[in-house]
Amino acid sequence: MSGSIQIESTPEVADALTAGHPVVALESTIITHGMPWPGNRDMALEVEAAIRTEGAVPATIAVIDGRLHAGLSQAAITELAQAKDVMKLSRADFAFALAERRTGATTVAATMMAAQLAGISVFATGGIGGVHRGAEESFDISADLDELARTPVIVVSAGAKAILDIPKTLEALETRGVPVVAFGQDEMPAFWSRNSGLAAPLRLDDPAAIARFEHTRRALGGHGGMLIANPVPEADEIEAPVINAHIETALRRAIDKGIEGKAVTPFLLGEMLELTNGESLKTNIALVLNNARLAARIAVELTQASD
Ligand code: PSU
Ligand code: MN
Repeated sequence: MSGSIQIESTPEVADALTAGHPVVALESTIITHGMPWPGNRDMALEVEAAIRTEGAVPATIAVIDGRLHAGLSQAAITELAQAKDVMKLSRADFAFALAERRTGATTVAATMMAAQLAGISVFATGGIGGVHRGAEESFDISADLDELARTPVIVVSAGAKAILDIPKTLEALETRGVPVVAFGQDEMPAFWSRNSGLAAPLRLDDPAAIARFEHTRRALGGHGGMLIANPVPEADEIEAPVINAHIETALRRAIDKGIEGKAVTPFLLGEMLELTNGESLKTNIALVLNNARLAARIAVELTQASD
């Protein structure tokens, strides 16, 4: 078979894309590999609702039985959130899942690819993958970073997950020419906490400024993606010293158990959930919601500015 990939959309998403209304893509790995049932389903539905409240349309991306979906019904989200043996898809295996008629959740990298195919330019998630601690030994660097370099989609996150090596992740993004913009503060946020102790490369304070920056990047050509680093709301943050102690424990457990490759991020997130007695999940949900709202506001500004 050759030709283009058929995308299945809900009527809501199809209508918005046709009309040029703001649409925000959402990943599904966070649902299947990032959070336990039923909190994962609740998160996914709440995030979609938050995007609608801001005047945009949510499009959750997933591969179901070999079909690429941009926009899932509530029933489909509920089913995916409980499904077993779902693949975790990145650039390397996205086409594999389509060709082999598998069911797979899209990571940041694969969601960016799907968003570009569907014509969606803004995407909200929790935290991107990045350079893992100890990457000088393991070579474990997320394909999310190369995708940000090549695929023109704005990714709104709460920074890189604090389980990663944030300074190395920032270096890798700079090398790849990816703008990293902290929203409303000078410091790079660190997922569960607002502060990482590192200066963000760039700072913007409102969605309209982000839209202006994006239009200028497009005009310049060959622009790739950009990362918006949106700090978790103060009321929901787990402060850095508290979270860092748990991260150390989770990382030691991963090494002791020989966890490698694609399993590392889901394992660490699961351990964090246990170590924080569920607090990490509450914070994770709060920051995804916060990112979804900002992504929607950026999507609204982008469509207005290009009219
Ligand atoms: N952020 C979360 N939970 C997650 C992820 C991000 O809050 O589960 C997922 C994203 O899909 C991201 C992936 O793309 O983890 C990174 O995995 P890896 O480190 O294996 O590239
Ligand atoms: Mn990895």
